[in-house]
Formats: sequence, structure tokens, C-alpha cells
Amino acid sequence: MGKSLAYKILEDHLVEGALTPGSEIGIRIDHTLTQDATGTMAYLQFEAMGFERVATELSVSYVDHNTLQSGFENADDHRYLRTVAGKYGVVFSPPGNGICHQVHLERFGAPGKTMLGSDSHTPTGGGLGMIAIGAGGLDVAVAMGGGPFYMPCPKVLGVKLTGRLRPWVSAKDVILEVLRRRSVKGGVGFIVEYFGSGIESLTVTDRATICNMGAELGATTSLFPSDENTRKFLAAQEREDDYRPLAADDDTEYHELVEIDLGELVPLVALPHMPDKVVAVSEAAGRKLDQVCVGSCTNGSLRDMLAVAAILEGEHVASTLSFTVSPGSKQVLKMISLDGSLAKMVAAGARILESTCGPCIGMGQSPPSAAHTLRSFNRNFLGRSGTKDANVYLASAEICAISAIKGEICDPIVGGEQFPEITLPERFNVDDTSFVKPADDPSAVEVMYGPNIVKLEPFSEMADTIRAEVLLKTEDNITTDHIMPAGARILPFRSNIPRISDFVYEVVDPTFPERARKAGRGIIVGGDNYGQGSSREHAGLAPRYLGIEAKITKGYARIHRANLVNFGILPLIFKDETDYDRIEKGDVLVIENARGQVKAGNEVTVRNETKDYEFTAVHDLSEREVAIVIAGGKLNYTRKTAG
Ligand code: MIC
Ligand code: SF4
Repeated sequence: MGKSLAYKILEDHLVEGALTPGSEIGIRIDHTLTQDATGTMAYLQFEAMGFERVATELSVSYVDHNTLQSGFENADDHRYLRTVAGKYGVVFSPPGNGICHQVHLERFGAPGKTMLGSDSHTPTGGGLGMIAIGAGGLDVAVAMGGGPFYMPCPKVLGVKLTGRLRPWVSAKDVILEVLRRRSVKGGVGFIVEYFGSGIESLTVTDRATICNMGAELGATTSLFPSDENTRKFLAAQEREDDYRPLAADDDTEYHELVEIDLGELVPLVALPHMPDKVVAVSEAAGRKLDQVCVGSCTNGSLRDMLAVAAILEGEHVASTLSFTVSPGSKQVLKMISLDGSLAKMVAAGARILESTCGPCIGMGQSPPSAAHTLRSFNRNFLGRSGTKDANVYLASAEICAISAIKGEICDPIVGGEQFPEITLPERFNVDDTSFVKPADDPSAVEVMYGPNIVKLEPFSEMADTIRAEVLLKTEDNITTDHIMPAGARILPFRSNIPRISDFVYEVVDPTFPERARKAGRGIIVGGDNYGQGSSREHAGLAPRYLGIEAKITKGYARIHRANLVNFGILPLIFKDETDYDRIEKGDVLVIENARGQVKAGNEVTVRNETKDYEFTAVHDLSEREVAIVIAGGKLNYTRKTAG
């Protein structure tokens, strides 16, 4: 049987284990990427582990999330990140240089490489045929130090694309269609690998859009083969030397298969508040809009910006809405300014934002109360826009642009609108002058901290008996945006765990932090796909800081599960899901001899002291992970194993 491209690349990088789905593997990491909102913790942990210099081929630190500087906090973080990068051998990409995933694709990504990034949309690199995986900052810090990245070996979901997209239908609709069919947990445990004749018509940035939003499937990562289009893209970026052709074997049998005829797709839209609530745009057409935003790491490429500018040319957006544009990178912004596209957008009434995440993470541009906002982004979770009762819809950049003109969600095909022709240039405007290279002499660099950058105190080891109250019971598909919200108000405290802990679970239950502090310890009960979404390790770290010792859920999203282990929270799963129904908030649960039970096997007896019954929970931790949880987290474990 032939091999998938995913397994070929994994095999090339395998340092521990075997490619048997579900068993733990360790892989060597070539590139790492961090962004500022997760990066400060990652570098503090890198420093705490005592590494002298990064051991990867390439590590890049991007500043793109926390860029509103309405106090000293974010600016201090940027300065810390610049200096720490200089000292330890990391390339620094300052604010204004672009969104990490778009910039890495343009300037560094290369077929066949592995990359670990402290951001869940790191899989964007799959557009270039990389295995690019999102992880918590601590895992990225270990990878920067040269340590392997451990994960359960994923299965491979093949997505066979045939045919060709019609006008007004784009890469965004391909991934929305996959989400429609598979749901936000349909990729858990899989690498999604695209193949088939349909890929020929997709450019590298189209492919990157698809891989980017594969994160919303819960997939480990997504990837495309490296072919003539890849070569062309790399040549246009003056990096043809990085090209190597790569593909799966013809007789590959994927663990599961999805087939999509691109020619049959229509423009799609995800309705509030989940990226898999996907319907044909015609079904949502007519919905009046208060805001439209284009850009982000999903749809901030030159192709998307050119499409938006061409659609807006000679038009003006509706006076009833606000229209924002955040180009994906400095390269994109420079090119649209040089070719006049930017002027077309400005003339049409666009509000031009920095090349950063911006409204996608609620860093400004929160919509009005109860607004309906259409965005070319990847996530529409409740409250993420910064306005709790806003309704966020997701669609392609072109659907956003035409809808902005009409003032309502619009199906351009039904309306008989002409799709403008867009031509991509042979050569991109390559300008690496904004990157800051690491210092040749690390001793000459002074790492600069700030009052809001608070170093982590070590956590205690796991208790022998866990006895604590259920402080919260949640439903299925809880996201890390629920657990540890972001937005302009909270993000500045990403380097200050004591402070950011005040906001844990704010969207779900604002009394949670105070109750947890009072109780001193606690357990959380959750539904399925718990912790989907962002890679933010703060969703593990801050609850642990508040005393959460264990979680019992119907199932976890991959990155969040790893983050819980990394910070010493025991991730248990209900063996029998009906036990979820029997537990109530306020019940006291007891796990006698927790360490012994977790070590002895994968079943753990939990006693509900309040209701007086016992039930069984299971864990799927590897031996290494058991040792990490018992040690009270990965930092303790690393210190211990390194003596
Ligand atoms: C996101 O899109 O949710 C973020 C903000 O980029 C996060 C990272 C973070 O929370 O800092 C992600 O996707 O991992
Ligand atoms: Fe930034 Fe949004 Fe992309 Fe996250 S999803 S990296 S916040 S643009």
C-alpha cells in the first residue's frame, strides 16, 4: 500500500515511536513560530528551562496579535520579544510586518519541513507541503531547545478534489464545505491531506486558506502536495531553491476519504456562532449587516485583497455599515499600495487597519450591540469579536466585499454579478528589511522585561488524593475563547498569569475566578470536544493557577488536552457518558490515591461524595504524560528529568 504525503514527512522526522494511529510519536521540528500573545510565555519558559540558544533550523517570533498599545503592557511585551529573540537566536518580525502565518508562508515555509507554532492556525504552512502543527507555548519552547514534539500519531483523512471552482466560489468555500460535512470535531485525530486533479487550479495561498481553517475541524494539521504551483509561488518569492516536489503515492489508501467536486460548490457562509454552521450563501442572503471585515490569516493574501479591491472599484460600501480591511502582511500591503488597489478600497470607504489580527481576535473594531457582522476570518465563537451579543458570519473575501456594497449578505451568483478578473504578478515585492536578525554576540543583548511580565512560580506536584468541588459544568464544544477569553481588554495580561486569571470563564460564568480563589481547588466537568479552537496555553495555565486539579469531560480537543497535561491538570474522560448527566455543579468529587490510580492503568474511580455514588473515568495519557501530570506539569518534569 502506498504512503500518504503526511506519513512520508512524519517518517522523515520520526525520532520516537512508530506510525501506528493513536500511539505516541516524537518528531523532530525544523521550524518554530511564535506570536506575541502566546510568545511571551513561550520565551519565559524557554529561559526558565535554561537553554542557551535555539537548536532549530529556524525560529521566528512574530508580533501580530497584541498591537493596540493603549497602555505600556503590549509595548513592553514587544520589547521583551525583540530582545529575547536577539539573545537566543530567533528572527524577530515586528508589529506591522504582518500576520505570522501569512508572513511565514511568504518568506520561510518550505515543502517537506516540520513546523511547530504557538498558534492553532500554524497549519497554514500546509499550503506549501509542510507538516505545520499548532501547540501550546511550552511545547514550542521545548522544540526551540531541540526537543522532539510528542503527539498521538494521527490518522490521515484524504480529501480528493476534482473539477474547478466557478467564479465567486473560492478556497474558503472548499474548507467551509469540509466543515459542513465533518463538523468542528470531524478532524480530531487526523491530518487532512488534499489530493486529486482539482488541486492544480489552487494556488499556494488558496491552499493555505484551506489548511488554515482546517484548524476549525480540530485536525492535527492539513497539507497539500508540493507541485508546479508551489514552485511558481516560491519563485515569485525569490525562494525557488526551497522547492522540492512532494506527493503521496498513487495507491495511498487513506484512513478516511472525502470527495469534493470543486465545480459543484457554491459560495457558503458559516452562521453564528460556530464555523461548522455552514449554509449556502443564498440561504443567508438579505441579512442586513452592521459591519464587514476582510483580512486575517485565513483571507489576507494578495489574491484576496486584489479580489476585494476589484469588486469595490467604482463603488462605495453601504452607509449603514463599517468596512475594515487588514492585509495579511507588509508584502501584501506594499503591493496593493503600489498597484493602486489600496486607493480603490479607500475610495470605497474602507477603514484600513494594520497588517495584524485586529478584529479577528477582538483587538479593536468590536461591532455594535446585537450586530450582524460578516467576516472573511476563521472563527465566529460567541463573544470573540469583543461584543458578547454580536452575530458573526464567516465567508470568503469576495462575498464579504460584494455584501459590504449591498449592505446585506449577498449571493452574487443569484444576483448575476460579474466576478472581476484578477491576475497575480509573476514576482512578489520581496522586502525583508523589517525582520530583525538575532545578534551574533548574545552576551551583548540585554533582555528587557517590564512590570506586567510576571515570571511563573512553579506549581506543586499532583495531590495524592484529589478532593474538590465541581466549580463549573459546561456543554459540548466549549472553546478556549470561552475558557480564557481574548480581546483588547484581556490580551494585554497574557504575560501576567495572576492578573489574566481574573477573566477565566468570563463569558460562561463571571463568578468563576472568585469562586475558584475562595475554594482554593476545583474540578471542571465538560462535554465533548472540550477546549477546541485556539492554542492558548493560558486556558490550561490560568485555571491551574486558580487551583483546578482535574477536568472530567466527554472528550478533549488535541491542543488543549496537551496544555492541560503541560500544566499538571489531570484530563479525565467519562467512561460512561451518562455519568456526565448525574453530576451537578457544587458536587464534591474525590479521587483517592490519584497518582497510584493514574499510573496503574487507564481507569480511575471517582467518588461523588455529595450524591454518594462512584463512577469510572478513563485517561488516555502515555507513560511520559502520566509522569508530567504527576510532576505538576512539564516545567517541573523537565527540571526533574534534566536533574
Ligand atoms: C486565535 O485565533 O484564537 C489566536 C488568538 O490566534 C490563538 C492564539 C492565542 O490565543 O493567542 C490561536 O489560534 O491559537
Ligand atoms: Fe490572528 Fe485571527 Fe489568525 Fe488567530 S485566527 S492568528 S487571531 S488572524
